[in-house]
Amino acid sequence: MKIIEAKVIVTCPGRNFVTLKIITDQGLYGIGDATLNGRELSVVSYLEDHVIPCLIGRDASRIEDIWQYLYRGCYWRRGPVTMSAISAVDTALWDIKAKAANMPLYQLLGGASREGVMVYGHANGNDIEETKEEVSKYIELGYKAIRAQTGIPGLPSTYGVSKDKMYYEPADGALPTENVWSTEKYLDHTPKLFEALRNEFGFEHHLLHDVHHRLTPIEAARLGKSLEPYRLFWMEDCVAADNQESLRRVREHTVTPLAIGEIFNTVWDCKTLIEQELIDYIRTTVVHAGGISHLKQIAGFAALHHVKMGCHGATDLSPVCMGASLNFNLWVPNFGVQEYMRHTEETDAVFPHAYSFKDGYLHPGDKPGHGVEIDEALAAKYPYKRAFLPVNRKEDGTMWNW
Ligand code: CS2
Ligand code: MG
Repeated sequence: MKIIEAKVIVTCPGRNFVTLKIITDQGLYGIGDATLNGRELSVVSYLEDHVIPCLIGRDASRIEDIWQYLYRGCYWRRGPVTMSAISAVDTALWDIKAKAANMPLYQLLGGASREGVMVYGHANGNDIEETKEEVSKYIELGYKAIRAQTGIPGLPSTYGVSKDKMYYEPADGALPTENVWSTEKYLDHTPKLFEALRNEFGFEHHLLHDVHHRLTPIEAARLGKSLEPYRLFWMEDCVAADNQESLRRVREHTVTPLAIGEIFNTVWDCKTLIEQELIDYIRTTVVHAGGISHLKQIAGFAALHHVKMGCHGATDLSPVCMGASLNFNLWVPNFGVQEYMRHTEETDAVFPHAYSFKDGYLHPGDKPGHGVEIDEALAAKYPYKRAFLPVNRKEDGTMWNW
């Protein structure tokens, strides 16, 4: 089965998405997500200028060989641009293989290990009262797991709080928006949110929280400790993990479970974290961590160390990534949870998909492949619009982590 054509489709049905379509001489085709939020066109160029010419004429069934060819063969290994491009190729090829086998992808991976994939939604409010209302909406929708974020008194805006609520979209400016940050205000306020949520809703639901890389290890340790009475499912990205050893300090001080890895691209980015059992959940996902092939490797390694999968699933990960991820997570033995920020109706119309939500779980559906399509005519109606993620400064103007 030869690859005869591959093309990149860029569309902006409310936000930008980059999709790779690989077509074979047998009429079968597959699609893969290649979206890198705020840096989309760099992956388009990487695919069009440097990957697609090498794909034409190759045997589409040799997924592993093509992966190794693109990873080892480019010499410049790793990095988000390279790995998003490789991920898209890999996802499209698994889609083709599953379609050729006339099976949903999860069957090809080894079959379902569970009835559905538990997902968490995003509840965010400008203050604790508003976040409480948002949490109750997710409970009514049947969610078992809910991430909660709240505005901080004295700060004009902060990560995770938006006016869009259900369709929260951080990439909001043609130039980066600037946020203001105060660690002290955040550390004082956040435990109050979770105290209020547990008082209101009890302990039946899983509660999650994203720190978005904004603390130092000792500050994160303090937050983890102060959240212990509220028994979080996880505290996410509590420090930037450029230095994986940083998580050790946090771990030494708190039993609040730790999740990290949405910006990691390979197993090397989390090798120490997993091997030393410094985390509980790894957030790597199909689109940024080398596709199904490499995620399998990360998951297998993580399983040896009691680390579960908690794949990233924000709105900038397209429905194509979500479909592939759901097939993966229905199978993967060490599953934890899948993030699920709903896409807008416009996005869902461009990407018709077989997956569906019921009682807090998503199921990938039983269509051959990963179950997600792209309506190219509709996609063409939404041209690319430059959009940046925000940046973050401390109150005195110092650049900080977003
Ligand atoms: C986030 C994302 O979903 C998450 O946990 O950290 O909102 C993230 O900021 C965006 O996906 C960045 O593209
Ligand atoms: Mg996050």
